[in-house]
Amino acid sequence: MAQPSNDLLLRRCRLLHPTASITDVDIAIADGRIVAIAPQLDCTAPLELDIQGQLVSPPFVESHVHLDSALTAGEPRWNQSGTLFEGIEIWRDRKQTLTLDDVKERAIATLKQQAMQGVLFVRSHADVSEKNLIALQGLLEVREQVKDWMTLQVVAFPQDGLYGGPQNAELMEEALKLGADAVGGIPHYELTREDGVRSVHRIFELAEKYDRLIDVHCDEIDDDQSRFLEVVMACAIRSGMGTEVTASHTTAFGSYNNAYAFKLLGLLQRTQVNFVSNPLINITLQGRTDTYPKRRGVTRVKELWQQGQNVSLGHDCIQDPWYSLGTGNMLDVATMAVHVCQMTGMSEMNACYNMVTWNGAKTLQIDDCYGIEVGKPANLIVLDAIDPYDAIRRRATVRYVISRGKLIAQTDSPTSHWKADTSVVTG
Ligand code: 17E
Ligand code: FE2
Repeated sequence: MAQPSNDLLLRRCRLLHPTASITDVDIAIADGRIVAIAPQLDCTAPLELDIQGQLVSPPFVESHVHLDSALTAGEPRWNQSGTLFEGIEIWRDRKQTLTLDDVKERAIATLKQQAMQGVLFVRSHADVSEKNLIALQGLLEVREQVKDWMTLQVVAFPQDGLYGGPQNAELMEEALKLGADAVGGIPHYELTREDGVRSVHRIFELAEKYDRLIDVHCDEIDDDQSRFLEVVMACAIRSGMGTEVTASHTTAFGSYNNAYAFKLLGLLQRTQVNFVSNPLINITLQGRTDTYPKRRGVTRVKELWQQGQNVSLGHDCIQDPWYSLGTGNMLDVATMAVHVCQMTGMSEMNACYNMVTWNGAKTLQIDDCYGIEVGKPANLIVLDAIDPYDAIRRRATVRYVISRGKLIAQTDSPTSHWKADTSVVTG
């Protein structure tokens, strides 16, 4: 049988592997898949790109973002206190005016911006504590609309609490019937601690009933008494759901006393719950009630990583009531993690790169189709960098984005030209 002809050939790639080792190869792509990887491929293709020894990496994975609120910063007003709670109040007002087109237009504009910066897998939360489920329906339509170039997962997220309003628990179930990929929650924002515990139990019941993943906003507060992570962990151990469960934010973990934190770290080894930290926004949202010393408000990323827990990093917000900055660039997120989590050792910086790539794929449970290997879907990016350290340090430009075997975006690296008269120093 004749070999299928290649569609795309990448020459002179520096191919990055999950261990941060690198090989010099050519990569051939046909019918949307990777068909050959070797030091020098003896074949041709209608489109050949000379990668010139730049870094070829699997795409970035955005494991935590809120696309329903993206690009609404300042609407209807600015967050003056900078707190999570004021953000929730502003969003409560903004969501009264949501329409399907409004949600879809902002979500697609954001996804394009992310894709152009090398993100091809996104998990987004959709607020389902809103009586018409417009945010959720909008994002489900977008999931379908973008599927040829972007994988989008949608989490049904009860922003105002699963028991914070009389209809919210029902709306959550409706969202799962409509096709949300994961059940979300916000136990630390329920009216009482008991409601928080009850909400976590309900989340696990629903996930089992509808066969969905779980991703809970968990303990996103500086309160050292906010202890819902242990409830999530216990439910994960008892249900055996482990890898299908994600605890997002868990910023209170940074405030727990060490005796409790060490106990918790030990117990966590019994399950494989995923963690998502959002260092860009949590460094700004948390610590707002502190004077000095002021807490960082970020979970124990380094310690969780050191003991082999899966940790990925998210942007969380792109210009919304909680965080008015952000472009969707995952290297910004990794850079902030390096700083805030003090992960400045070389293996630690490599780990931060993995947290926006391979670890994110694990959180999303898509690791079987993720990675640059023969037979896998041809999703990859080319960075103007020589290795992950260089990429993080310089926030390297993503030169090419290849999704499902197609070149979908290209960016030229900025170039600077020295214009001063240098004869004095060089002469
Ligand atoms: N909602 C929430 O509860 N926490 C956040 N960090 C964001 C929305 C962005
Ligand atoms: Fe979030």
